[in-house]
Amino acid sequence: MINWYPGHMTKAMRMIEENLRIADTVVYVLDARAPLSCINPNFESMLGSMPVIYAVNKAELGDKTRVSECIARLSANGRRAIALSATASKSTAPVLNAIRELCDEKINKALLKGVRKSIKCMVLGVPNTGKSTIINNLCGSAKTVTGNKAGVTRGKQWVRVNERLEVLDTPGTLYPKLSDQRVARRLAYIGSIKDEILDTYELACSLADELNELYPEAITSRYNIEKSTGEECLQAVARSRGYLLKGGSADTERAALALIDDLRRGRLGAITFDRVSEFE
Ligand SMILES: Nc1nc2c(ncn2[C@@H]2O[C@H](COP(=O)(O)OP(=O)(O)OP(=O)(O)O)[C@@H](O)[C@H]2O)c(=O)[nH]1
Ligand SMILES: [Mg+2]
Repeated sequence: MINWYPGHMTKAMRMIEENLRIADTVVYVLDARAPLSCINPNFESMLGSMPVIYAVNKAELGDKTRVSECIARLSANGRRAIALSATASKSTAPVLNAIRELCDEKINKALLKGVRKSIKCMVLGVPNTGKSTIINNLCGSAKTVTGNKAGVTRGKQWVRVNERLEVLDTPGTLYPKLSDQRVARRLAYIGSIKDEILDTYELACSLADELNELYPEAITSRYNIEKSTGEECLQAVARSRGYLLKGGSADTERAALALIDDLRRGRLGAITFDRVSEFE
């Protein structure tokens, strides 16, 4: 069972709930390789009628067709969904435009009362999806700390983007019980669950099986091996890479790490695990 809900997330959920009362809008950051798995059911009741912009980030690592299907699904009920790659400079301009559009009415109402309102936008999402990177991109400078692992941001941080917009960076949050283990595995593949609590070998076996089903060529062409299932696949990856233990047996632990790392770096091609039909 994969489950990760440390104390700082309980605290963060409380902070998010409190600050939603003063927020005008929310940028909800999802990972393009598993956008629907990144939706936290706990947020839905908390968000209510809040204007929401889904930022489907790391789009260059995702499968364009699948990402478009997820975007169409997420764009229901007045919510916006935008694919982006926040590590590319100025790529958050469409997010800024969406914030302006969704808050236009509020800004104008305030203007009628003679107030130049500053919009407050909360950025939230599961760990490691690029929340802090998006904020830095919006600002054009590194105002928040980012890092390639789950749980980098630990507290709240208000950041002023310009005189009309303030954004709140929040720690990545999951939910107390990841009851759907398929979702939990996908979050683990993309680095949204702390690696130290995962069984890398088990995870890589599942990853190999899932990839072989969804993208049959991803592993075979990367490692130049025949298609095979879980454990056998890791054996083949190890042999193909020359990862051998003393005595010549395959170092499948090392192969497991390599497979997960290759997926995360996009070396297995453009991949999106989630299918809209699985989330009906
Ligand atoms: N390939 C790629 N990497 C990205 C993109 N956006 C962010 N990253 C990387 O993803 C990692 C996590 O980014 P952060 O901004 O720290 O993510 P976060 O959501 O704030 O993470 P927590 O604070 O841990 O919840 C960093 O290594 C970023 O450089 C993107 O569009 N493409
Ligand atoms: Mg962060």
